[in-house]
Amino acid sequence: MVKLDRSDIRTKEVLDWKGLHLLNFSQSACSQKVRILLAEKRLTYRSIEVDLTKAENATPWFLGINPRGVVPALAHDGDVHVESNDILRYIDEAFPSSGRSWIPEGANEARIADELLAREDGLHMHLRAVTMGFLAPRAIARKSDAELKAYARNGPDDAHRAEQVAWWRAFAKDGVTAQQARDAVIAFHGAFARLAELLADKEWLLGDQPTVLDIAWFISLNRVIQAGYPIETRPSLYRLFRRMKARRAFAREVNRGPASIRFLGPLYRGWRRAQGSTLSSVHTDIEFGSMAAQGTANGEMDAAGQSTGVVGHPRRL
Ligand SMILES: N[C@@H](CCC(=O)N[C@@H](CS)C(=O)NCC(=O)O)C(=O)O
Repeated sequence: MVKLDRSDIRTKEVLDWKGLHLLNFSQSACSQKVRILLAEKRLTYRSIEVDLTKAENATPWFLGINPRGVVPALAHDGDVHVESNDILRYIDEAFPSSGRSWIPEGANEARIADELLAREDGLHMHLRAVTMGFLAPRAIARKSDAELKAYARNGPDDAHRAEQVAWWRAFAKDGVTAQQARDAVIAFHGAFARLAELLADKEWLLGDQPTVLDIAWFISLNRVIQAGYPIETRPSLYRLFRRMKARRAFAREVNRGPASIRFLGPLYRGWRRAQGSTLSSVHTDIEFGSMAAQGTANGEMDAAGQSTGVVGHPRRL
């Protein structure tokens, strides 16, 4: 669990906040995760919008709450918790549901949950590459020089934030490169193979009801599908996705936010398609069949892998 030390919180007003306050952004995948669990558990909280498109996460005020400079951050009675998957666990433990826990209980399930929550977290920068590459035009999504400087200089030094700044700096310069898109597709392909293994004999990833693991992966699935990932290559995962999307809280939380941002994604994706550049074509161009380490031996359809047009050097998509 990542709970910040109270002495590290520079925005002192937070220490007096009572109850649950979620600093989040409507269209942030990690924020959506936390909002889904809060909604499923019917918990009351104050939502504080931190607009990432306006670099509100680079203000001294926000960095005084989360020096990592990312959302979500959950304040509970003055304590600040960061890292979305840790926040999910924290919420479930701090507010046990009357009916059941959203954290798997058996030892084997708990081990798988640890493994796959860590894997989901580890894919976050790939998820960003997919989002920024296929759903957000660089000219609009990139941070300005002034914003990058503020992001780097405001708030206390923090290694996690330094990585964020470096990522956004590279994006402002080069956009998402073909290599980044390819790496992301390979990473998701491998992870989805593992998830499909779990779904061979159950409806939800860890049994007969949804858990935090389903929530965490739902937001990745939602985002990559929006971006054009060929999810038909993973029928069991697509069924799981639809099962999740049929739940009110899941559907509602990924559809929040200004229409301008929600509609920009499909428009940009359509424009890319017209240019002949899709996430699906990146997937097709990768020769998964010849990649021993991708963990695809689960009986589901693998990528076609006919093309030799894999781009192995940095260039824009
Ligand atoms: N591992 C972190 C990742 C948090 C993260 O990177 N959040 C994104 C939004 S999904 C963010 O705040 N990005 C900063 C930005 O876009 O400027 C978590 O799970 O909470």
